Amino acid sequence: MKALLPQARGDYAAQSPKIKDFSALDGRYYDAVLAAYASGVVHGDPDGSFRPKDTLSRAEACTLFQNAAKAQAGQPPVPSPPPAPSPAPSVQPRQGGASQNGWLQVKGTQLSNAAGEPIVLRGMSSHGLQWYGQFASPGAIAATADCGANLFRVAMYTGEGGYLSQPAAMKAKAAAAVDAAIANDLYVILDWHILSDGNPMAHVEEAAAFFAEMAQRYRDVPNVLYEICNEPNGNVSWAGDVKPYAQRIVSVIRAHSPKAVILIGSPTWSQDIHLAAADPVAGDNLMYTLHFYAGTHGAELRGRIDDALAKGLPIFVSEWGTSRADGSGGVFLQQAEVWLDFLDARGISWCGWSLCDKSESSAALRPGAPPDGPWDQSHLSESGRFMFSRFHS
Ligand code: IDC
Repeated sequence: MKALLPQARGDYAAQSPKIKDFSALDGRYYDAVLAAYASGVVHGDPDGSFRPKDTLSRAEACTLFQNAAKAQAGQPPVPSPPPAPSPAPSVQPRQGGASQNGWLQVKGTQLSNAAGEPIVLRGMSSHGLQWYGQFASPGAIAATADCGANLFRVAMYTGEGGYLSQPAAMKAKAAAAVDAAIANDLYVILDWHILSDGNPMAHVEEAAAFFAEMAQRYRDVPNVLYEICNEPNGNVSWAGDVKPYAQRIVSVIRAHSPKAVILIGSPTWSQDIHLAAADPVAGDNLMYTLHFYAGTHGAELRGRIDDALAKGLPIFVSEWGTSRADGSGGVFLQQAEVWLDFLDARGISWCGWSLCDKSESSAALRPGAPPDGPWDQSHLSESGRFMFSRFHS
């Protein structure tokens, strides 16, 4: 603005309401940002955010310069770009996939396809994209689909070096993984993986901006399910934190995507479904996540599932492991079998933790397995062999 439009001025009253995150701006830049909006140099993101600390792509930077040059010459600015095109030009249809089943819907407590028939999704979760993103590559996702999965979960950690520390890079990785799942006809869970940041309210603004953008990007695609808070934990309550968070994010997603299935967590690492059952979030096509690890959790949590179903709460096991809850130990295949038989008997969908070659027992691949597949039995860990064998159960 100093170089090209030094005379431009904005008007606080007229411009600031257009900038959703105005309060995040450093005061030294108020005048320049208001002038940039007023002269059409900047439009902000589709949800109205300026994001002062985010990075720009080369294309975005070029548009700003073009707009400034046009404003200088008294010409109208370049119109704001259309939202990124929905991907998947060529989809390989698969048994149980989205091309066969279409938009999902929740009927009673049962996940169902567009025709209203019960459907069960089974597949793998990525590990943290910031650490094992190579196992969420198009090759890895295609290999998982080739092994019989009809679901993939993109676990985008918020803490621990994830989205909150590198939003642009993590968003790009997550979107690339979702696009790859769509190209493979899989249903795909886009997971806002809170963990060390136990209270979802701590970063509700970031979550709202992220889901607004993603729900717009995938608004025409039936494949995508949104998991809005992996595992609330620590000093959080259902009524005071998780439910208000869910209400906010559900309404953000619904503004763009009126019917996509939304998965909602609960306190105690998404085990307190009894609290949600007593006080559910209003809306359609909402399901509640229950996470278990076969070496740690058993009959008591299964009892909670039956109680919750009896109260009409739809349940989705978006993460489970054959290990202990710390991701190691075991593996506990007998207990895992009891669990999966229980889920099968109730038509409950699941996603296993995790598709990576880390040396921990919950990892589905052995250290050194090729990230892009294909995998045979020798590449799969004990846990991986078990999980993969149950995709069709
Ligand atoms: C674990 C990973 C492990 C990582 C740890 C902390 O397996 O490699 O060091 O997270 O980031 C969950 C979480 C999931 C955990 C998993 C196993 O959703 O992120 O992954 N787990 O501990 N909830 C219960 C267990």
